[in-house]
Amino acid sequence: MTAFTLFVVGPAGSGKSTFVAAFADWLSNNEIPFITVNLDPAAEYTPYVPDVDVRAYVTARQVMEEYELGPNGAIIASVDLMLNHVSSLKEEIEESASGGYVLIDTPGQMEVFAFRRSGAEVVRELAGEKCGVAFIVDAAVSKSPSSFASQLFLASSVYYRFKMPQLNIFNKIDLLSEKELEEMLEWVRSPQALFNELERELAGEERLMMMGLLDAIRGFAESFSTYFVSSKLSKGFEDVYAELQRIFRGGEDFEVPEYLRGET
Ligand SMILES: Nc1nc2c(ncn2[C@@H]2O[C@H](COP(=O)(O)OP(=O)(O)O)[C@@H](O)[C@H]2O)c(=O)[nH]1
Ligand SMILES: [Mg+2]
Repeated sequence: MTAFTLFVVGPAGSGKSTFVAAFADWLSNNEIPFITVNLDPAAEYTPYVPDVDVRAYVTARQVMEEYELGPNGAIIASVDLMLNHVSSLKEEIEESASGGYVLIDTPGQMEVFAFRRSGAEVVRELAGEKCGVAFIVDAAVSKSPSSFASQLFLASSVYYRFKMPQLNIFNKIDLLSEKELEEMLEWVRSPQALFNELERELAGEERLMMMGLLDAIRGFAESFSTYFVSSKLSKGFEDVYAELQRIFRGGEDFEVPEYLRGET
């Protein structure tokens, strides 16, 4: 059976690892097969037990000691060193995943992974025939029109980088008031409402420049699939799953393998 590889990417602290843990639980409760993969060599702790773990091959801590690097240098070097082990990781993933979802948690600092050559190579090696990106952002830091728009820019640059089906997931909605969530939902339903608000914020030359930039992401904002979840409360996962199914299976529900049926 074909496996579906989902790369969970996003800024530091947006909740990638928590999302992987919570979505894995959700899949498990729904008897949908999956495995989890940790690709963060700097993770001190993961809120799930990874089936495949890059830290078996390389950790930022070892690299820091061995090459006498500071923490930032060690993170970059350890992600680069991951490339040396990518074929072993791929083998392990293929052995563990008997079809179903392969949830891949990526390094805390997204720039070392998403915007460097080694990250792109790792993705190219590990992406099976069916793959996608879950781009996780922190909804609690996206409340104003301009910060929401900045997240759209970030999302578009990730899309430009990986060129894969992408779900933009605003996480931590448990930290929003009902009114704040409603406002964000409106910006997604009608990007024009967001653009109108942004236009009002701007003046003079700045306005000209910014409106040019915004125009560039207008089409993107309109065609994007955006979701609002709380990984803490396991909220919003049905819609994420439905979209993944739509991308991966053309809308058909995932076939639960024989060995899982009827098991308690
Ligand atoms: N309130 C709330 N906190 C969350 C949620 N998801 C993650 N967090 C917290 O955000 C912080 C960063 O999460 P983590 O998964 O480590 O982020 P990562 O760096 O993207 O992997 C942790 O303290 C999490 O407990 C959520 O849905 N709601
Ligand atoms: Mg993490």
